[in-house]
Amino acid sequence: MPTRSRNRYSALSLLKHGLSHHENWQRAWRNPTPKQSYDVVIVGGGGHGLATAYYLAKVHGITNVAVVEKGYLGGGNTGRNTTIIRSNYLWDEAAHLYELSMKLWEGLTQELNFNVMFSQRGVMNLGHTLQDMRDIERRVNANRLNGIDGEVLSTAEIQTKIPLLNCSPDSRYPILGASWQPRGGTARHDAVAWGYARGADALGVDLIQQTEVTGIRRQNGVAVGVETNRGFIGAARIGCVTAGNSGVLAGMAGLRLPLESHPLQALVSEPLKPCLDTVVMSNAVHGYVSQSDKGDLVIGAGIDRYNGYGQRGSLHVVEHTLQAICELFPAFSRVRMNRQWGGIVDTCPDACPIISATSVPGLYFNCGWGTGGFKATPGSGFVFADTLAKGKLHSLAAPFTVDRFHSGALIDEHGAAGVAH
Ligand code: FAD
Ligand code: PYC
Repeated sequence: MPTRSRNRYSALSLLKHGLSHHENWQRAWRNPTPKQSYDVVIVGGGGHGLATAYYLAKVHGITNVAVVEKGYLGGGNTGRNTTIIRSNYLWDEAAHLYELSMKLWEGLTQELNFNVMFSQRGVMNLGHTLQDMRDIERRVNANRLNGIDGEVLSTAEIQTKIPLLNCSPDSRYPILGASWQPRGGTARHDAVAWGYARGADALGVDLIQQTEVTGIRRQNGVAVGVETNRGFIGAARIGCVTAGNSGVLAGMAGLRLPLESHPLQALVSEPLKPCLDTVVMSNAVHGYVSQSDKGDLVIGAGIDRYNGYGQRGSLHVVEHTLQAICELFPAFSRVRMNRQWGGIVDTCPDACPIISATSVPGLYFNCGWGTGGFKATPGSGFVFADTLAKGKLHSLAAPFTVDRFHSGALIDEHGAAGVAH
């Protein structure tokens, strides 16, 4: 069609659909009544739970699966995070897992036929002390040995990439350099949940919302299903993917996990014209910021120190965060903040997740991703689906079992965690 008539067609089509009050839209997924039992029940309809269900159906052909979610899909940390994606972790075990995820991110929009708005705009971790710089150099070298992209940038290179950043030697913590992962970036968090949900539903997975798991039923010590506020649902295998509530779920089966639950909060500003085309993180000054495609600055910092299950956070952390952002970007001191919210993150003592079978046969956990699990969503779902399908840990998941807290084989990723906790 010639351009002019195509434009006219688009304009007419826009007008027609604009006046149609959004009628006849198809549901993106069904709203099924729970069956009596499933081969696999996933507890938690966040990105990780939905990705697990999708890969169970897609890769393993296991479609008699339910995802049971107490609220709405993606309404937990998946829909509350600052969407930073990178794979620049120090130790081989973590680096391999996050890099699997990065590779899956790179094909995810095509895989799901749904635009997750993955944007490889690069992630910069600033160094403000000599020790920061030693750690950055060590981590970039380790990444490169693992085939993961990474560079060490000088202050001058940083200033060229980000003109608004305060690189003055007179600042409170002068910027001495940075690590830079060009393949890192951001994605639209809701779209990730929606894309996996839509894909899983199309393959036959039941997505059961507004249904809270209140107990794990065991017979002769074996998990046989979940109690919910809508009745019992039987399951041959149960995968708990309930970030922020994993300790509660474990307690339902008489288990204790080495987790602490903390609020972690974020803010967005009023929309601005494009002014920041990469992701900037600073552990020392302690803030991170990127600009969404809508123009808002998306900002966050550290966890609230106290434990809690309130999805809100506190003013003193907001003040500290904005102080850090204004120190890094003096021009942002004139920007107004629009919204603030919190999520609950389950943190592990070594800042790595738990992907594990438990002492209750049939019951598995995928949790403890702390402040950094959004970037892991595709990889986590992929290895957890494999684990649930085969009843045996995927090789990339094997180092992350709960046994490491007995054996001492911890994987200390506090340095790479990006958010102090
Ligand atoms: P969720 O999305 O929280 O899903 C778990 C689901 O389980 C929830 O929907 C919940 O309602 C459900 N559930 C809980 N209990 C029950 C029950 N009893 N019955 C049924 N359902 C139940 N990570 C990054 O990589 N990059 C970032 O930039 C980043 N920023 C963050 C900023 C903030 C403010 C927060 C809070 C987190 C951030 N994270 C980040 C961490 C990231 O959001 C999480 O690690 C990740 O989203 C966890 O995904 P999930 O699917 O496991 O959890
Ligand atoms: O893990 O990269 C991260 C992160 C950034 C903000 C919160 N977590």
